[in-house]
Amino acid sequence: MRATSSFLCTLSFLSALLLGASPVVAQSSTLEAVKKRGQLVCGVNTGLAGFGAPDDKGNWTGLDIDFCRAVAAAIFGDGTRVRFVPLNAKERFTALQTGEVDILSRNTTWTMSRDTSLGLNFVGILYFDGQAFMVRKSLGLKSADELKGASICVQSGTTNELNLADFFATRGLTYRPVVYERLVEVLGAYANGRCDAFTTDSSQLIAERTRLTDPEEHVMLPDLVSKEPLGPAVRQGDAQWSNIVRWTLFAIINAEELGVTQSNVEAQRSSSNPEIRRLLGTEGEYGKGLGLADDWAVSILSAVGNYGESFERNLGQGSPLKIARGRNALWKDGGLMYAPPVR
Ligand SMILES: N[C@@H](CCC(=O)N[C@@H](CS)C(=O)NCC(=O)O)C(=O)O
Repeated sequence: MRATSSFLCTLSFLSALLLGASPVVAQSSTLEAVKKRGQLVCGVNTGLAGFGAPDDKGNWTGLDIDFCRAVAAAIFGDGTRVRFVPLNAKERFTALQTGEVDILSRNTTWTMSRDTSLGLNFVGILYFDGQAFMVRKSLGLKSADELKGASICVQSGTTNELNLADFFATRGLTYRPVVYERLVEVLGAYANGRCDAFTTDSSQLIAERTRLTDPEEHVMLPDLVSKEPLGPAVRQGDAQWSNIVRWTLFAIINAEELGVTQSNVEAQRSSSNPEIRRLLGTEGEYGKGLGLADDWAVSILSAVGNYGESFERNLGQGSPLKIARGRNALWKDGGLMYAPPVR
């Protein structure tokens, strides 16, 4: 019996070695590959205002874009050393799995199946969202519960398609899904009256509503029918790379909490506050554990500013969308944004 189990142990150790799953086998380093290439490759949305969209000169902007620039800055001290790869909902995970992109930074909901069975890992939450519905004002609807029998436009390969089914099933209501693979098709179908409602994440509905020819004629129903924690993901199996991307997120959140901004970051290097000194590399060697320079966070903040600055510029009062911070406010202001300390 003992002989058999030790034989099985040896066998599984050998197969783990062959499969490269054992910790004794060196993992290929994403950081080294990115440095060698001289550029980070970031998978982003094909065009979603506020999160990731190119302007008419091909300059990408958005919260997800800033996040890619932040990671590039942490590595190269230069937030422009990044190439953006537009990916639709269906393509996004394959692009990360196959190594076409180093990071997926594209309004993607962190779910258990995505985190545990696709060979990738989410590093945190960049935007707390929830699914909502948009309808024509003329329908006079007040709540999503009144959508019984409605035709609803939704994009395939999204959590929204699945949540939609749950929403109607739990209420025992009928509906007709009208499903497309691309966002432009979904929006076009809704605009042309091929469905009564359009459903996706609330922030996206706000952005897409502005693209309709008659935005005033459309309203968002007040219900949020799901949790959509949106965040960046990396390939599984490279702990250093996960740490770099995760601590980039924590750095922009901590900087907001500590009052470090794009314009004051240089001056804050000589702050007497030990928390600021550790974040900015004036005290300690916190970059070392990431394989980066100790002023890694200075580079991030010089390139894109802190989380609050990026939020306001892309989604908030400095943007056409005017989305309130709400649950994306810092924890100390009543929101959910919270990052572990640098120490
Ligand atoms: N957060 C949801 C939805 C994300 C998503 O892909 N939404 C669609 C909006 S309908 C989108 O951004 N589409 C853009 C595209 O496919 O190019 C998810 O992770 O599944």
